Amino acid sequence: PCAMVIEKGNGVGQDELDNDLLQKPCVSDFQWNDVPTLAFPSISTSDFQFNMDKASDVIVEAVADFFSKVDKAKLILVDLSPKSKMLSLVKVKASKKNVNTYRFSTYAGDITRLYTGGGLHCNVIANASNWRLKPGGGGVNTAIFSAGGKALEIATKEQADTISPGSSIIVPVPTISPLYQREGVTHVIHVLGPNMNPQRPNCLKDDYVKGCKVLSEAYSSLFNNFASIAL
Ligand code: AR6
Repeated sequence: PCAMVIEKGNGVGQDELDNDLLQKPCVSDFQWNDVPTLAFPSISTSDFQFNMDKASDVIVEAVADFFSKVDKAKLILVDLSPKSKMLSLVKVKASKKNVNTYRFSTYAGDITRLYTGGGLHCNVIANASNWRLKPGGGGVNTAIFSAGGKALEIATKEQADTISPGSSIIVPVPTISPLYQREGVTHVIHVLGPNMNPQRPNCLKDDYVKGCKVLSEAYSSLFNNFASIAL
């Protein structure tokens, strides 16, 4: 059954809240009157070593293009640290392009703890995946598969075995997964971006003409898939 979510910091002893009253929210608690929201990490710019300046241009362009076609959804770019270079670059460029700041924002924190860590209601989150859609390898992929539990791994396998650069795959999050129960996330979209790291498969060897094209396709695929499930 759904429990009332009690806000922290209201004067009641925190231990009492944590132990007794702060029960798990359920998805219906998250969704009333919320605009469908996708939270996504910066694809390819860490382990895949894609140039951040170029990636930030691609992100802002893809967001502006999506907003020109769809008028209900919100998008949030997430990175772990408030000092994230990607978040700063994207904020500056989005503001220069007059991208609507209510509909597009940035957030510093863990993408697997948006609700419990930041009070954000994001029904869909994106993952920067690998071509085998396997857990592990570090980065946001490891974080999302750990938070999603075995149930997310099985649900992912049911959708596909592999993914190609520039594309994405929608996975409904099983209701037993902590990502669903704790964070209210109903879908994970796995995205495979272009790789510039010679130690990883399909390295583009600094070909940024191809790289930017593939990154742009990756974001369009992500945003279109998000629209197909949430709008
Ligand atoms: N929450 C939010 N953002 C995060 C988190 C998190 N928990 N963890 C990392 N980031 P990366 P890629 C940010 O390396 O470059 C994996 O091994 C991070 O700071 O996860 O696309 C896969 O299996 C960066 O801004 O993805 C692939 O093999 C962004 O997430 C490969 O890495 C993406 O960094 C994909 O490499």
